[in-house]
Amino acid sequence: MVHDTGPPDRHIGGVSGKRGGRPIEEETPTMSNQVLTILRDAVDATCVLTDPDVMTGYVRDWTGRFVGRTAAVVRPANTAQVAAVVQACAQHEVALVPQGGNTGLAGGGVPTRGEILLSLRGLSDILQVDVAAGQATVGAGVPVGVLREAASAAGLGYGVDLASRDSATVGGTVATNAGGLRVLRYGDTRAQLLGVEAVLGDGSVVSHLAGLARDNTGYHLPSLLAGSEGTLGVVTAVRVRLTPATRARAVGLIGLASVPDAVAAASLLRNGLPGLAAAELMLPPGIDLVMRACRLSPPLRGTHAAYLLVEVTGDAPGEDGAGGNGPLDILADAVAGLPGVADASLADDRPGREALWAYRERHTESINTCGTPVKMDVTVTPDALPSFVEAVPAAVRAVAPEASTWLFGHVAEGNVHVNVTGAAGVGERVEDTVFRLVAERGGSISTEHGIGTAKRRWLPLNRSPAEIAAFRRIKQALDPAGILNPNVLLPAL
Ligand code: 2HG
Ligand code: ZN
Repeated sequence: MVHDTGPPDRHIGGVSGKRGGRPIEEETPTMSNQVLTILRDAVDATCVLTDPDVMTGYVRDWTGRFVGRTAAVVRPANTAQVAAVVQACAQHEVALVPQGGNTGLAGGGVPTRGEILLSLRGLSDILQVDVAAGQATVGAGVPVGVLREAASAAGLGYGVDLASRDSATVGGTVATNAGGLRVLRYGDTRAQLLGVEAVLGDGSVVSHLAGLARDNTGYHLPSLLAGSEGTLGVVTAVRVRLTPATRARAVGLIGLASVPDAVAAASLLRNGLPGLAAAELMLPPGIDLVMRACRLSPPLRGTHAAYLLVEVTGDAPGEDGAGGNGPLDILADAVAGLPGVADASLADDRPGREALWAYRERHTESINTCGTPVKMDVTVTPDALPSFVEAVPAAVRAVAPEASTWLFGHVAEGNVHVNVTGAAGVGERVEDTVFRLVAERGGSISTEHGIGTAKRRWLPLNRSPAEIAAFRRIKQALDPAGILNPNVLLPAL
């Protein structure tokens, strides 16, 4: 038995060399000390943090819904140290939870069962920005925003962007296969990956960072590790593709007569505008909340049944392409041809664009002001999306009459963020209700944030017994001691 298998919020277990060791409730201070000795032997002792005040920031997620405990936070400074920690943990069957910027929203980076917390933030070097190849190699602990700045300094871009860019690490976004705001244009994190370096569950290091754009020499480990949520390996470095520089961009916030109009408008824009980079749906309660929480004035005249935030990139006005029109003109023409548009505000200067994006990007922090949210990120097909958006609030009210439901998301992919506040004590009933609505429509219960600890019991709604059995065999092969994030993704046996 791996030493983490007590109920949530239990402290780290002991050390035993044999499988099927004692349950965690038999933990003693001596056993915790043994674990600390093993970790200090594996890395520089200064990398093993045990001060409760320091550890607080690592054992609690950003929303406050997932709160764990650990005997130690280990912060290795390089891949060799990560390998030493994993190897020692494997040898002594001590479970660990890898963590990047601790911005995860599904509880996958929190030691809910007293696992050792392995923080990758110390692997924070930009190792190479290779302009000739249009690629970069970075340590797993580099924040996404720092990678984006490094790319931009070299006249290039990085396709993944998200509101938590300053904290979320590249390694964490690989582990969750984060999507973010521009999946429509550039794909998810998996689509950026040309190589990874990772430590597998036995402490061995696999590294394939040459970045060859074509390479069919066997299994594509980057694809497997992306979205594996730290259950198969600890990502220590990645090789990613960079994107061409964006010369000009325009953003529009559009008020529409109905959710079906907004969904239809997003499809029309996606199919008609090659430069469309983002299409985000928002609803009146969310816009009102953001205005109150962030003290913003109304973005448009009046209130509208649905709001669409769109971004278009392209050549600067007067440059070749699009007959010399810049993205602002292109967007204005396109918006004029959409059905159901009641009002719109467009901007192509940076402050104007950022002001419009704020109504969308600040949803998450604004929702947190209403209490600890139950967060779901689901996807349904575009034709099912309007009925889903309509059905969710009533379905939530049926199990949590006092709760508030907040819906927004990446509409071009059918990805809806369902946030529910005021559902203390009935969070799992809310999740069950919403996930069943999703499954009835053939959708995915986890689109962006991962399965984590939060959704593992519902994985069978989306994955067949044969698929889950295959997942378990892969896990067993890459993590034979079962020490890597053992309480996330796969349903408990
Ligand atoms: C976003 O799209 C993030 O802003 C967070 O995925 C969504 O807060 C959420 O539920
Ligand atoms: Zn999102």
